[in-house]
Amino acid sequence: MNMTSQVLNFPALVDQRGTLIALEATREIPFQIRRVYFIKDLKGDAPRGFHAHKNLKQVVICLSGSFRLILDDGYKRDSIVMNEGSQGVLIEEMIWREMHDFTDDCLILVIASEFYTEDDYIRDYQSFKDARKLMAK
Ligand code: T46
Repeated sequence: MNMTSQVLNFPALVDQRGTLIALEATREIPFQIRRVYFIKDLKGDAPRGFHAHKNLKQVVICLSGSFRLILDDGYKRDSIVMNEGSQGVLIEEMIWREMHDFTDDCLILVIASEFYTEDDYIRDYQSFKDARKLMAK
């Protein structure tokens, strides 16, 4: 747990056949789900993200492999190694995120509270910092 995000531990149903993890809206995922996407075929030297969202909550889950998630609230920057499919990281609104160091087998699932719209993105770090400063006033 840290200031920029919350780690969610999902209940795993384990038996001799393997593991099943169920994610339900407003239960394991703490919002109504409007969108799900996954990111695959990642390259270790091709980081992603580098933006914040004005009005979007997301839960990021690393289903396979690993990567490093950087989260920044404009004041504090956290680095989280994502490598556990039974854990998600809840990223609330107005958090800058970057994704680095993907392993070849990395597969990322993202569960989102809103439909996709480019208008919701802040892709310039200084604009993000300025917006955070205004929020603090
Ligand atoms: C985030 C991190 C974790 C769509 O058309 N629909 C979608 O739902 C999404 C997520 C993206 N797109 C388009 C927008 C771009 O033309 O797909 C292209 C790649 O998206 P982007 O460069 O934003 O991808 P990432 O990996 O940098 O960021 C994504 C999400 O966009 C973002 O919300 O938090 O994953």
